[in-house]
Amino acid sequence: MNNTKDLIAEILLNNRDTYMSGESISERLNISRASVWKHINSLKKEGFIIESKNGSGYKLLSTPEKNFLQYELLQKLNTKYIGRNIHYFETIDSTNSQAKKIADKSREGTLIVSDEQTKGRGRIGKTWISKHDEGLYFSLILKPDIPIIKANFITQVAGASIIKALKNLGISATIKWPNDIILNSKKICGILTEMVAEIDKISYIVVGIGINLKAKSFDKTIQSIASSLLNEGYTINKVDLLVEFLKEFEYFYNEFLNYNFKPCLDLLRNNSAVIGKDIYIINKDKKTKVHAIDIDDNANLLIRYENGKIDTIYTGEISIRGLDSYI
Ligand code: BT5
Repeated sequence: MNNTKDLIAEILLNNRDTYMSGESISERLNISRASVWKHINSLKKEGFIIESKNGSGYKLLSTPEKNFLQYELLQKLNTKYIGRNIHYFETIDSTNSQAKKIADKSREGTLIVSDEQTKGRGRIGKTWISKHDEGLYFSLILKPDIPIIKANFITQVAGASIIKALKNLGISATIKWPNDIILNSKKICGILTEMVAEIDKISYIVVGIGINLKAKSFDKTIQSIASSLLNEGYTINKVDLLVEFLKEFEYFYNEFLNYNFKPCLDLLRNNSAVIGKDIYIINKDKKTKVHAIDIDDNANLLIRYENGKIDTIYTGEISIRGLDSYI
Protein backbone atom coordinates (compact mmCIF):
# COMPACT_ATOMS: atom_id res chain seq x y z
CA MET A 1 0.00 0.00 0.00
CA ASN A 2 1.33 3.41 -0.98
CA ASN A 3 1.24 5.67 2.05
CA THR A 4 1.24 9.02 0.25
CA LYS A 5 -1.58 7.88 -1.98
CA ASP A 6 -3.58 6.80 1.06
CA LEU A 7 -2.97 10.13 2.73
CA ILE A 8 -4.23 11.95 -0.35
CA ALA A 9 -7.32 9.73 -0.43
CA GLU A 10 -7.83 10.50 3.23
CA ILE A 11 -7.59 14.27 2.67
CA LEU A 12 -10.13 14.05 -0.15
CA LEU A 13 -12.43 11.82 1.92
CA ASN A 14 -12.29 14.21 4.85
CA ASN A 15 -13.08 17.19 2.61
CA ARG A 16 -15.74 15.73 0.38
CA ASP A 17 -17.72 18.95 0.09
CA THR A 18 -14.90 21.13 -1.15
CA TYR A 19 -12.26 21.28 -3.81
CA MET A 20 -8.79 20.71 -2.40
CA SER A 21 -6.14 22.56 -4.35
CA GLY A 22 -3.08 20.64 -5.50
CA GLU A 23 -1.02 23.26 -3.71
CA SER A 24 -2.69 22.75 -0.32
CA ILE A 25 -2.33 18.96 -0.61
CA SER A 26 1.31 19.24 -1.63
CA GLU A 27 2.04 21.60 1.27
CA ARG A 28 0.24 19.40 3.77
CA LEU A 29 2.13 16.28 2.77
CA ASN A 30 5.36 18.04 1.89
CA ILE A 31 5.48 16.62 -1.63
CA SER A 32 5.56 18.23 -5.07
CA ARG A 33 2.40 19.12 -7.00
CA ALA A 34 3.51 16.71 -9.71
CA SER A 35 3.54 13.96 -7.14
CA VAL A 36 0.03 14.91 -5.99
CA TRP A 37 -1.12 14.70 -9.60
CA LYS A 38 0.55 11.30 -10.05
CA HIS A 39 -1.14 9.86 -6.95
CA ILE A 40 -4.52 11.34 -7.89
CA ASN A 41 -4.19 9.50 -11.21
CA SER A 42 -3.47 6.19 -9.53
CA LEU A 43 -6.45 6.71 -7.21
CA LYS A 44 -8.59 7.26 -10.32
CA LYS A 45 -7.25 4.02 -11.77
CA GLU A 46 -8.34 2.24 -8.57
CA GLY A 47 -11.89 3.45 -9.12
CA PHE A 48 -12.03 6.67 -7.11
CA ILE A 49 -14.03 9.23 -9.04
CA ILE A 50 -12.27 12.53 -8.55
CA GLU A 51 -13.30 15.72 -10.27
CA SER A 52 -10.41 17.97 -11.26
CA LYS A 53 -11.25 21.63 -11.84
CA ASN A 54 -8.79 24.18 -13.14
CA GLY A 55 -8.03 26.78 -10.50
CA SER A 56 -10.00 24.95 -7.79
CA GLY A 57 -8.36 21.57 -7.35
CA TYR A 58 -9.66 18.09 -6.69
CA LYS A 59 -12.96 16.91 -5.26
CA LEU A 60 -13.87 13.33 -4.40
CA LEU A 61 -17.20 12.27 -5.92
CA SER A 62 -17.20 8.58 -5.10
CA THR A 63 -15.06 5.78 -3.74
CA PRO A 64 -14.59 2.38 -5.35
CA GLU A 65 -16.64 -0.58 -4.17
CA LYS A 66 -13.79 -2.08 -2.17
CA ASN A 67 -13.65 1.05 -0.05
CA PHE A 68 -17.29 0.66 0.80
CA LEU A 69 -16.60 0.07 4.48
CA GLN A 70 -14.66 3.30 4.68
CA TYR A 71 -17.35 5.15 2.80
CA GLU A 72 -20.27 3.73 4.79
CA LEU A 73 -18.41 4.39 8.02
CA LEU A 74 -17.87 8.05 7.22
CA GLN A 75 -21.57 8.41 6.40
CA LYS A 76 -22.71 6.87 9.69
CA LEU A 77 -20.02 8.09 12.07
CA ASN A 78 -21.12 10.63 14.65
CA THR A 79 -17.93 11.19 16.63
CA LYS A 80 -15.87 14.36 16.83
CA TYR A 81 -12.40 12.88 16.48
CA ILE A 82 -12.35 9.15 17.24
CA GLY A 83 -12.31 7.23 13.94
CA ARG A 84 -12.52 10.35 11.77
CA ASN A 85 -9.27 9.53 10.00
CA ILE A 86 -9.70 6.12 8.41
CA HIS A 87 -7.10 3.79 6.94
CA TYR A 88 -8.97 0.85 5.47
CA PHE A 89 -7.32 -2.32 4.17
CA GLU A 90 -8.72 -5.43 2.58
CA THR A 91 -5.84 -7.33 4.09
CA ILE A 92 -2.88 -6.42 6.29
CA ASP A 93 -0.43 -8.14 8.65
CA SER A 94 -1.83 -6.53 11.79
CA THR A 95 -3.79 -3.30 12.27
CA ASN A 96 -1.80 -2.69 15.48
CA SER A 97 1.50 -3.05 13.61
CA GLN A 98 0.27 -0.71 10.87
CA ALA A 99 -0.94 1.79 13.48
CA LYS A 100 2.51 1.82 15.08
CA LYS A 101 4.13 2.47 11.70
CA ILE A 102 2.08 5.61 11.09
CA ALA A 103 1.44 6.74 14.67
CA ASP A 104 4.05 9.49 14.82
CA LYS A 105 2.55 11.41 11.95
CA SER A 106 -1.08 10.55 12.56
CA ARG A 107 -3.53 12.52 14.55
CA GLU A 108 -5.28 11.26 17.66
CA GLY A 109 -8.22 9.00 16.96
CA THR A 110 -6.88 7.68 13.63
CA LEU A 111 -8.50 4.35 12.83
CA ILE A 112 -6.89 1.43 11.02
CA VAL A 113 -9.36 -1.26 9.99
CA SER A 114 -8.92 -4.36 7.88
CA ASP A 115 -11.12 -7.16 6.55
CA GLU A 116 -8.37 -9.66 7.31
CA GLN A 117 -5.11 -9.90 9.24
CA THR A 118 -2.36 -12.28 8.21
CA LYS A 119 -0.39 -11.77 11.44
CA GLY A 120 -3.04 -10.73 13.95
CA ARG A 121 -1.48 -10.46 17.39
CA GLY A 122 -2.61 -11.18 20.92
CA ARG A 123 -0.61 -10.32 24.01
CA ILE A 124 3.00 -11.39 24.56
CA GLY A 125 3.56 -13.03 21.20
CA LYS A 126 0.23 -14.86 21.00
CA THR A 127 -1.78 -15.03 17.78
CA TRP A 128 -5.16 -13.52 17.04
CA ILE A 129 -6.86 -15.55 14.31
CA SER A 130 -8.33 -13.01 11.90
CA LYS A 131 -9.83 -14.68 8.84
CA HIS A 132 -11.14 -12.74 5.87
CA ASP A 133 -14.45 -11.04 6.60
CA GLU A 134 -15.20 -13.23 9.63
CA GLY A 135 -14.51 -10.49 12.13
CA LEU A 136 -13.97 -6.83 12.81
CA TYR A 137 -10.29 -6.07 13.20
CA PHE A 138 -9.22 -2.53 14.00
CA SER A 139 -6.88 -0.26 15.94
CA LEU A 140 -7.00 3.31 17.22
CA ILE A 141 -4.04 5.65 17.62
CA LEU A 142 -4.24 7.67 20.83
CA LYS A 143 -2.02 10.41 22.20
CA PRO A 144 -3.31 11.03 25.70
CA ASP A 145 -1.61 13.57 27.94
CA ILE A 146 -1.71 11.34 31.01
CA PRO A 147 0.86 9.85 33.39
CA ILE A 148 2.33 6.60 32.06
CA ILE A 149 0.98 4.77 35.10
CA LYS A 150 -2.56 5.46 33.89
CA ALA A 151 -2.02 3.88 30.44
CA ASN A 152 -3.33 0.50 31.57
CA PHE A 153 -6.73 2.03 31.99
CA ILE A 154 -7.07 2.42 28.21
CA THR A 155 -7.69 -1.34 27.85
CA GLN A 156 -10.55 -0.96 30.31
CA VAL A 157 -11.92 2.06 28.44
CA ALA A 158 -11.95 -0.10 25.30
CA GLY A 159 -13.55 -3.01 27.17
CA ALA A 160 -16.30 -0.80 28.58
CA SER A 161 -16.92 0.65 25.12
CA ILE A 162 -17.32 -2.80 23.57
CA ILE A 163 -19.73 -3.93 26.28
CA LYS A 164 -21.78 -0.74 25.82
CA ALA A 165 -21.70 -0.92 22.00
CA LEU A 166 -22.92 -4.53 22.12
CA LYS A 167 -25.63 -3.52 24.61
CA ASN A 168 -26.80 -0.81 22.19
CA LEU A 169 -27.24 -3.60 19.63
CA GLY A 170 -29.15 -5.83 22.07
CA ILE A 171 -26.28 -8.12 23.16
CA SER A 172 -25.35 -8.71 26.81
CA ALA A 173 -21.67 -9.62 27.02
CA THR A 174 -19.34 -9.56 30.00
CA ILE A 175 -15.70 -8.63 30.43
CA LYS A 176 -13.16 -11.08 31.74
CA TRP A 177 -10.57 -8.77 33.23
CA PRO A 178 -8.35 -7.53 31.80
CA ASN A 179 -8.95 -7.88 28.05
CA ASP A 180 -11.45 -10.57 27.00
CA ILE A 181 -15.07 -10.05 26.08
CA ILE A 182 -17.22 -13.07 26.85
CA LEU A 183 -20.58 -14.15 25.49
CA ASN A 184 -22.23 -17.35 26.77
CA SER A 185 -18.94 -18.40 28.40
CA LYS A 186 -16.98 -18.08 25.14
CA LYS A 187 -14.44 -15.49 24.03
CA ILE A 188 -15.82 -13.36 21.22
CA CYS A 189 -13.39 -10.47 21.40
CA GLY A 190 -9.90 -9.54 22.59
CA ILE A 191 -8.13 -6.25 23.20
CA LEU A 192 -4.44 -5.54 22.70
CA THR A 193 -3.07 -2.25 24.03
CA GLU A 194 0.47 -1.23 23.15
CA MET A 195 2.37 1.86 24.20
CA VAL A 196 5.43 3.74 23.03
CA ALA A 197 6.72 6.19 25.61
CA GLU A 198 9.70 8.33 26.52
CA ILE A 199 10.94 8.15 30.08
CA ASP A 200 8.12 10.32 31.41
CA LYS A 201 5.79 10.94 28.50
CA ILE A 202 3.56 8.77 26.36
CA SER A 203 4.38 9.16 22.66
CA TYR A 204 1.33 7.15 21.63
CA ILE A 205 -0.89 4.27 22.56
CA VAL A 206 -2.39 1.84 20.07
CA VAL A 207 -5.49 -0.01 21.18
CA GLY A 208 -6.45 -2.91 18.92
CA ILE A 209 -9.65 -4.88 18.97
CA GLY A 210 -10.70 -8.09 17.28
CA ILE A 211 -14.35 -9.14 17.40
CA ASN A 212 -15.57 -12.45 15.96
CA LEU A 213 -18.60 -11.55 13.90
CA LYS A 214 -19.41 -14.25 11.37
CA ALA A 215 -17.10 -17.19 12.02
CA LYS A 216 -19.05 -20.45 12.01
CA SER A 217 -16.19 -22.71 13.03
CA PHE A 218 -12.83 -22.15 14.66
CA ASP A 219 -9.34 -23.58 14.43
CA LYS A 220 -8.74 -26.59 16.69
CA THR A 221 -6.50 -24.53 18.96
CA ILE A 222 -9.35 -22.25 20.01
CA GLN A 223 -12.58 -24.11 19.22
CA SER A 224 -13.31 -24.90 22.87
CA ILE A 225 -12.90 -21.29 24.01
CA ALA A 226 -13.99 -19.12 21.07
CA SER A 227 -17.28 -18.13 19.54
CA SER A 228 -18.70 -15.46 17.26
CA LEU A 229 -21.73 -13.20 17.44
CA LEU A 230 -23.30 -15.21 14.62
CA ASN A 231 -22.71 -18.51 16.42
CA GLU A 232 -24.43 -17.06 19.46
CA GLY A 233 -27.43 -16.05 17.37
CA TYR A 234 -26.70 -12.42 16.46
CA THR A 235 -26.37 -11.12 12.92
CA ILE A 236 -24.63 -7.79 13.30
CA ASN A 237 -23.54 -5.39 10.59
CA LYS A 238 -19.81 -4.73 10.83
CA VAL A 239 -20.06 -0.99 10.25
CA ASP A 240 -22.93 -0.57 12.73
CA LEU A 241 -20.88 -2.26 15.44
CA LEU A 242 -17.86 -0.12 14.64
CA VAL A 243 -19.94 3.08 14.67
CA GLU A 244 -21.41 2.17 18.08
CA PHE A 245 -17.99 1.29 19.43
CA LEU A 246 -16.36 4.53 18.25
CA LYS A 247 -19.18 6.61 19.71
CA GLU A 248 -18.95 4.88 23.09
CA PHE A 249 -15.16 4.96 23.06
CA GLU A 250 -15.13 8.71 22.47
CA TYR A 251 -17.44 9.14 25.47
CA PHE A 252 -15.54 6.90 27.92
CA TYR A 253 -12.16 8.13 26.69
CA ASN A 254 -13.09 11.81 27.09
CA GLU A 255 -14.37 11.13 30.61
CA PHE A 256 -11.13 9.28 31.36
CA LEU A 257 -9.04 12.21 30.09
CA ASN A 258 -11.03 14.45 32.44
CA TYR A 259 -10.18 12.12 35.31
CA ASN A 260 -13.78 10.98 35.59
CA PHE A 261 -13.23 7.21 35.83
CA LYS A 262 -16.61 6.42 37.32
CA PRO A 263 -18.67 5.77 34.15
CA CYS A 264 -16.09 3.26 32.95
CA LEU A 265 -15.59 1.61 36.34
CA ASP A 266 -19.35 1.30 36.92
CA LEU A 267 -19.76 -0.45 33.61
CA LEU A 268 -16.81 -2.78 34.20
CA ARG A 269 -18.05 -3.72 37.67
CA ASN A 270 -21.64 -4.26 36.56
CA ASN A 271 -20.64 -6.45 33.61
CA SER A 272 -17.72 -8.38 35.00
CA ALA A 273 -17.31 -12.09 34.30
CA VAL A 274 -15.00 -12.53 37.28
CA ILE A 275 -16.05 -10.38 40.24
CA GLY A 276 -17.35 -12.56 43.08
CA LYS A 277 -15.96 -15.76 41.56
CA ASP A 278 -13.18 -18.15 42.43
CA ILE A 279 -10.60 -18.03 39.68
CA TYR A 280 -7.08 -19.19 38.90
CA ILE A 281 -4.33 -16.73 38.28
CA ILE A 282 -1.97 -18.29 35.77
CA ASN A 283 1.49 -16.80 35.80
CA LYS A 284 3.79 -18.67 33.44
CA ASP A 285 3.44 -22.29 34.71
CA LYS A 286 2.15 -21.32 38.13
CA LYS A 287 -1.57 -21.60 38.85
CA THR A 288 -2.95 -19.99 41.99
CA LYS A 289 -6.54 -20.25 43.11
CA VAL A 290 -7.94 -16.95 44.41
CA HIS A 291 -11.22 -15.14 44.90
CA ALA A 292 -11.89 -12.11 42.69
CA ILE A 293 -13.24 -9.42 45.00
CA ASP A 294 -13.60 -6.32 42.85
CA ILE A 295 -12.15 -4.04 40.19
CA ASP A 296 -10.38 -1.26 42.11
CA ASP A 297 -10.48 2.44 41.27
CA ASN A 298 -7.46 2.10 38.96
CA ALA A 299 -9.24 -0.75 37.11
CA ASN A 300 -6.88 -3.36 38.56
CA LEU A 301 -8.19 -6.63 39.94
CA LEU A 302 -8.57 -6.95 43.71
CA ILE A 303 -8.20 -10.56 44.85
CA ARG A 304 -8.07 -12.67 48.02
CA TYR A 305 -5.71 -15.62 48.31
CA GLU A 306 -6.84 -18.79 50.06
CA ASN A 307 -4.80 -17.75 53.13
CA GLY A 308 -6.94 -14.61 53.39
CA LYS A 309 -4.32 -12.18 52.11
CA ILE A 310 -5.71 -9.46 49.87
CA ASP A 311 -3.75 -8.31 46.82
CA THR A 312 -4.02 -6.25 43.68
CA ILE A 313 -3.31 -7.77 40.27
CA TYR A 314 -2.08 -5.45 37.55
CA THR A 315 -2.37 -6.21 33.89
CA GLY A 316 0.56 -7.90 32.21
CA GLU A 317 1.67 -11.48 31.82
CA ILE A 318 -1.14 -12.85 33.87
CA SER A 319 -4.14 -14.78 32.56
CA ILE A 320 -7.14 -15.85 34.47
CA ARG A 321 -9.02 -19.07 33.86
CA GLY A 322 -12.26 -20.06 35.55
CA LEU A 323 -12.64 -23.22 37.56
CA ASP A 324 -15.49 -24.93 35.77
CA SER A 325 -15.49 -23.27 32.35
CA TYR A 326 -13.24 -21.24 30.10
CA ILE A 327 -13.78 -18.03 32.01
C1 BT5 B 1 -6.07 -10.83 22.91
O1 BT5 B 1 -4.87 -11.34 23.33
O2 BT5 B 1 -7.14 -11.30 23.17
C2 BT5 B 1 -5.90 -9.59 22.07
C3 BT5 B 1 -6.44 -9.74 20.69
C4 BT5 B 1 -6.39 -8.44 19.94
C5 BT5 B 1 -6.68 -8.63 18.49
C6 BT5 B 1 -6.74 -7.31 17.76
S1 BT5 B 1 -7.36 -7.48 16.14
C7 BT5 B 1 -6.89 -5.88 15.74
C8 BT5 B 1 -5.57 -5.63 16.41
N1 BT5 B 1 -4.45 -6.02 15.58
C9 BT5 B 1 -3.77 -7.04 16.12
O3 BT5 B 1 -2.78 -7.59 15.59
N2 BT5 B 1 -4.32 -7.39 17.29
C10 BT5 B 1 -5.43 -6.55 17.63
P1 BT5 B 1 -4.69 -12.52 24.37
O4 BT5 B 1 -5.46 -12.20 25.64
O5 BT5 B 1 -3.23 -12.71 24.48
O6 BT5 B 1 -5.41 -13.74 23.71
C11 BT5 B 1 -4.84 -14.44 22.66
C12 BT5 B 1 -5.43 -15.84 22.70
O7 BT5 B 1 -6.80 -15.79 22.30
C13 BT5 B 1 -4.78 -16.81 21.73
O8 BT5 B 1 -3.64 -17.39 22.31
C14 BT5 B 1 -5.89 -17.83 21.51
O9 BT5 B 1 -5.98 -18.72 22.59
C15 BT5 B 1 -7.15 -16.96 21.57
N3 BT5 B 1 -7.61 -16.54 20.23
C16 BT5 B 1 -6.90 -16.32 19.10
N4 BT5 B 1 -7.68 -15.93 18.08
C17 BT5 B 1 -8.94 -15.89 18.58
C18 BT5 B 1 -10.19 -15.56 18.02
N5 BT5 B 1 -10.34 -15.14 16.76
N6 BT5 B 1 -11.28 -15.65 18.84
C19 BT5 B 1 -11.18 -16.05 20.13
N7 BT5 B 1 -10.01 -16.38 20.69
C20 BT5 B 1 -8.89 -16.30 19.94
